[in-house]
Amino acid sequence: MSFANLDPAEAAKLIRHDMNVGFSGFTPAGSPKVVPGAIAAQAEVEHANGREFKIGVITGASTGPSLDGVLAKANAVKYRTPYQSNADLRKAINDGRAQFFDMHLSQLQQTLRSGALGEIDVAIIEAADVTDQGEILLTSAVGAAPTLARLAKKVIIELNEAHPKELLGMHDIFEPEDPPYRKAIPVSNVRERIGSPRLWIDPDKIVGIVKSNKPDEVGGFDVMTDVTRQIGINVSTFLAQEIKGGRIPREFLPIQSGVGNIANAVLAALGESKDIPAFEMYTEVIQDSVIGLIDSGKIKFASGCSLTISPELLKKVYDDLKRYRNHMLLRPQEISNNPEVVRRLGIISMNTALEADIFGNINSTHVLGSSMMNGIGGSGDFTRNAYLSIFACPSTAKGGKISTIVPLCSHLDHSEHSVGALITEWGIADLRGKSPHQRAETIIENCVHPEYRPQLREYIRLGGGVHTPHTLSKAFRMHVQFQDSGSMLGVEWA
Ligand code: 0RQ
Repeated sequence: MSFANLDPAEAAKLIRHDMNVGFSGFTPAGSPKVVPGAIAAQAEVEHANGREFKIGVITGASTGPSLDGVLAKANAVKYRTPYQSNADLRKAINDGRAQFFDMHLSQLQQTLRSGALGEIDVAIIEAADVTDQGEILLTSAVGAAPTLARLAKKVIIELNEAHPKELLGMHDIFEPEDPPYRKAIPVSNVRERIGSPRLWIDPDKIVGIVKSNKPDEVGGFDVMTDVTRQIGINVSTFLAQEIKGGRIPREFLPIQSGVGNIANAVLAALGESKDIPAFEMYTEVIQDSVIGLIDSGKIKFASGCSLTISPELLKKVYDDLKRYRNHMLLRPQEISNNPEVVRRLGIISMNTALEADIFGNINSTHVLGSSMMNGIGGSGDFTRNAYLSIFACPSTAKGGKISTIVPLCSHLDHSEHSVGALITEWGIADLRGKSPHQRAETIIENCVHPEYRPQLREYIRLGGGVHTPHTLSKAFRMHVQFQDSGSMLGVEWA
């Protein structure tokens, strides 16, 4: 069977108002970049003619401007899950124009299979190669593509020449059985392959191929500042100290690292530290700094779900795939983030908080408890199950007007029970084995910006000798003062 060639507009015609559309990709890596623009154009025509046109958008994680961005700008997103980071879509979500369901990424595929998110009408899958028998070579991510393609009633392939066929061997496609028939996920080390290098899609469902030649839209990082550099140094000092003290095995353990500027700086610091041995990663996003560390020998192997690296670096990897294939592999997100595997391998998780409270609860997602930033992503999959879970963040945001450490988080993503250590540019708070009073003391004295320490000490004093010294009527006073006057500094508790 050979598949029909479609142009983007013909493919977009298969998508109608209110459909659920599954897209391949995880972060901007591996997501379709041509058909979504044609769907957005179609939505604009429909809207201009007074007709409704909005779709459910399901991908592995976030995507870039040519998917989430164009659809959000065209007001064509009815529903979005499980994660996003595009500015236009974030605005649509926070304006109430798009409904967003923020979920643990490892749970997406199982939840889709259960039917709880509705049917997948069409899946659009980016491929580096496709055979007449329906064998698909995925591109720079696996994400939820295997499940989305299997569940979809129809599949459109976006065949993207920007990704080379030599990617064959980079992916490990595996879908577990569903309970009550699930068996152990047989990953017993970071490098272990348990599936197949290609994804098979029933050829009868493939309605056509759209050709494309667009690179992944992965942005770079902010230049490292003294603050982000110091956070990185503090994380690596903490880990070195734990190895020295015998609380982490001398051989070290696999690392998971989150997304964003802070995570990038932390990895760079681990790379530079002489006290950290060469290590492996079991993570979801393989980001820029990993490639340099593979080159220098500091990272021996990285198992991930997407290769989310800037265009110049991706070119470097693609030009030398034979070598890089020996150092990395890409898995579906229900395996890269699988809690069973994370617990088995003894992962050290390193994620970023938007806000933490003095007891160690973490908010990774909501600004002032109400505006969505990106989503919980995979941070919970790793944090809750890690051998040691670390959260890092700068002690202040917005030029010091916000203390990222507050009496009570304005939204909760990770509870104090899942957080082993909190680290800022000021220092390290090891929270393991500590009561709420002890946690508050170590966080305030080691991590809070010195300007905010007196007011947080005073908050604890007000709470008195109870187990967790909260004063409920005052717990959000710092947030409220910021909303009223633009700064959290100088809160009076009386
Ligand atoms: O805003 O850019 O407007 O200045 O938040 O902050 O310090 O640059 O941090 O890029 O590392 O991102 C938590 C968002 C951190 C990210 C988060 C403002 C700050 C700035 C970004 P500006 P930084 P980073 C697996 C892991 C959840 C998902 C996750 C994230 C912007 O790491 O989305 O962990 N994590 N996934 O000024 C108001 C505060 C603030 C604040 C910072 N308290 N209040 N604004 N900012 N703290 C990967 C996947 O799941 C795919």
